[in-house]
Amino acid sequence: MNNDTPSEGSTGWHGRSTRQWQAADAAHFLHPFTDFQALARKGSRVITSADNIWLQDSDGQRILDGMSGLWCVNVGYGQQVLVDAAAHQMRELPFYNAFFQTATPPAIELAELLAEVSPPPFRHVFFTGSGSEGNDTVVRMVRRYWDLLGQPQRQVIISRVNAYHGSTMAGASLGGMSGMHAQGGLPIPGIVHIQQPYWWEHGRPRGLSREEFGLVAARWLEDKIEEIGADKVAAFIGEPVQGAGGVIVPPSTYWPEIERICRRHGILLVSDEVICGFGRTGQWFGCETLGFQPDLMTFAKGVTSGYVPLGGVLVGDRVAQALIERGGEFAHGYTYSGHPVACAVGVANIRLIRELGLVEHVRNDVGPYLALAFEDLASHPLVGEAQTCGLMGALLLVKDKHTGQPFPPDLEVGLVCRGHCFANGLVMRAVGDRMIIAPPLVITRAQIDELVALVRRCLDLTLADARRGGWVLV
Ligand code: PXG
Repeated sequence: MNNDTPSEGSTGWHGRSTRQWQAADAAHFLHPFTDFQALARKGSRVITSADNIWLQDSDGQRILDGMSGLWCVNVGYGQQVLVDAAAHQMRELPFYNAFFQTATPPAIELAELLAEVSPPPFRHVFFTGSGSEGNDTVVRMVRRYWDLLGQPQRQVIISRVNAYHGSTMAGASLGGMSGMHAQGGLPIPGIVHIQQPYWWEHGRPRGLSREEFGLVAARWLEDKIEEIGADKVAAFIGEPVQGAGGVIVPPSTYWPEIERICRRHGILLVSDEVICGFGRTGQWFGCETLGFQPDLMTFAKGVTSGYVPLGGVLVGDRVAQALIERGGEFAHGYTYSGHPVACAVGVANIRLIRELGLVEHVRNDVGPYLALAFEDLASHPLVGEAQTCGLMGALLLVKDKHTGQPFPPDLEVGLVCRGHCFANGLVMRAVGDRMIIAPPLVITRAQIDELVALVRRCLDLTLADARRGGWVLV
């Protein structure tokens, strides 16, 4: 199709050509995490509509969305009940706040429903507008908790290298992304990092089994606590499975040992469930799959399947009791804490996840099916390791699969592979040389076959490039 003519079937404000959209985009829209000049040269891909697991761009190309938008469209695109819930609530009451001793029915209903689907100690929720705001709330809340308990010196929060916890000052500080810390004087005081539980990088070269390494990696937390002094440590935060860091599935021994260490030192344990929550790992929350019980859980994304922005913190009894029973005002909140439209969509979304049995679908059907497909992909000459957890998966591309030797970073092999994915109608992300997917939970076995066939084709095309460039010996 000619790039200058509006795409067929486009209506209303979609009716511009791709070139026209790209020009207006480059002129006015500063995209997140983007090199503005590079994007303006290339032109952004404009997504105009979507259905089920398929996106459509302004050229009319159909693309399989292997990333659920951005890890969020758990129920897939085009779910009318979510649209109806938003429209109904907008007519009824588009906004009212929850500050001055007021509430709205959708916020109350969603709080109740979240308590129902969470593990037993979670009976309270604090709403925010996003995952980043949720993690800012975590920082405020754990420090408030220790103040209330008469231990205000417990300020330090321990997190991990290569974690992603958002992009606000506190979110980016909790995260362990060096590129983010390099901009804007981060991390803020009182946040420190330990190494991530990445067996391929830190356990394999030392000849440790995954399970042995899980205990070693958990021990890094205890070392850090002892270095700082337990009486100064407020909390430890982690994603059950690191998402943006490259779908790094920790060894099974890791989280139970982390929980034991936190308990031993009285430290609060926070599970960032922004990606892992709402069925992604085959349970409602990732901590249930990875085998630990946190005190707080941050959520966002899948709570509304991304149809509208919403986030929050689920508060377990230990912290809730202190906040409630010890009294006094928690001086924290956002205009949109408990936004009625967002909460109405959240209620409809959770009901839909239940009705469609999506958590069980991931746990018993498509999760194991994807795991088998990835085991198969592991034999591809470019793949060093293949990992999945529920409907998250990663393939590590290596120069030599027998020695595990990585590609030189300047070749940017992940980006080469991602380029082939885009050109072949598949959204798959590259985190360094880890190729990752997290498709909508409604995906079927037949659609997984389609997805995996596309992945294999893109791996083959990348291998052909690597052979042509002399980057590989095979
Ligand atoms: N925690 C986790 C675990 C996340 O993955 C956030 C917090 C922040 O949520 P908000 O709603 O403030 O964005 C996230 C967000 C990527 C990517 O490149 C991942 C996220 C956001 C943007 C890009 O994979 N996750």
